[in-house]
Amino acid sequence: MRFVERYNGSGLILDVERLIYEFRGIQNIQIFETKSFGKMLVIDGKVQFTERDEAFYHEMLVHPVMMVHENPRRVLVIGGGDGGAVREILKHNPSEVVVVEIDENVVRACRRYVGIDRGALDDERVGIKFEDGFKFVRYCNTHFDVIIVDGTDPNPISQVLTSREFYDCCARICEYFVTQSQSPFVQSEYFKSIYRNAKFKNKAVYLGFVPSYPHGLWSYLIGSDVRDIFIDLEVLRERFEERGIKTVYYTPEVHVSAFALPRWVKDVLSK
Ligand code: AG3
Repeated sequence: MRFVERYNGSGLILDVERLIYEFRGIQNIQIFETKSFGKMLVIDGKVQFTERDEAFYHEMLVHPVMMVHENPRRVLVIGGGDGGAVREILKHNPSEVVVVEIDENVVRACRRYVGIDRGALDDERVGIKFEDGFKFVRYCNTHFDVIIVDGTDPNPISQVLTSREFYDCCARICEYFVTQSQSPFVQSEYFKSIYRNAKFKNKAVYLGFVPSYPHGLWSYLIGSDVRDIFIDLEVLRERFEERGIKTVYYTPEVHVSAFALPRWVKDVLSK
């Protein structure tokens, strides 16, 4: 059997052994066993992760923002019901992680059939709320050191998570913010609009490699109204050492170099 995800006139092909699970609720959730990428979560036809490369994505989503904060205690995750981001966040030893996931079925399916959270979702410091992320931040009156948005491609359910109003609400309640910001190559419109709408005083885009996502080059946006986004390599090295973090992709050197954008990516943002 063959799984295909199409982008605009191109796409990804993965050989699959079998469909392990499928549930049609507010989103269509599928879990496959692939031939060479391990288990794979697909939502509405789009690859969310494969076991083989999910760490590339989750590490680059989580560690840059957690590392620029000198002591991240309270962290909010919007989306991310598979628990991959939470697993990485716990490596920084926070005191509390709140996960706001709109689709309970994602958590249930990933816990039961995959387990990339490796127990993180059951950690006593982690609380999961099944509700709309935008409503949560709009009415939230507590403060978070870091907010991490791990959403799907913009669709009728998730597109508020790329709106100006959403980013403004987040800016109000956190020190540092990060969101995945799509493929600069095949989804340049989404990428651009995320960059435009995120009106943080300080903001920057960085890149990473995720082979199972559209053409492999993925982007992230980090922002803050109150703090610096760029931290010296020496400081990052010290923190990384102190926190004793083990990773397969992220290093302090990768962190610094990820912010070096090819000229065409800068051109996409400025046009
Ligand atoms: N969220 C971002 C996945 C986007 C992939 N897009 C696509 N395949 N067209 C991933 C959630 C994993 N925690």
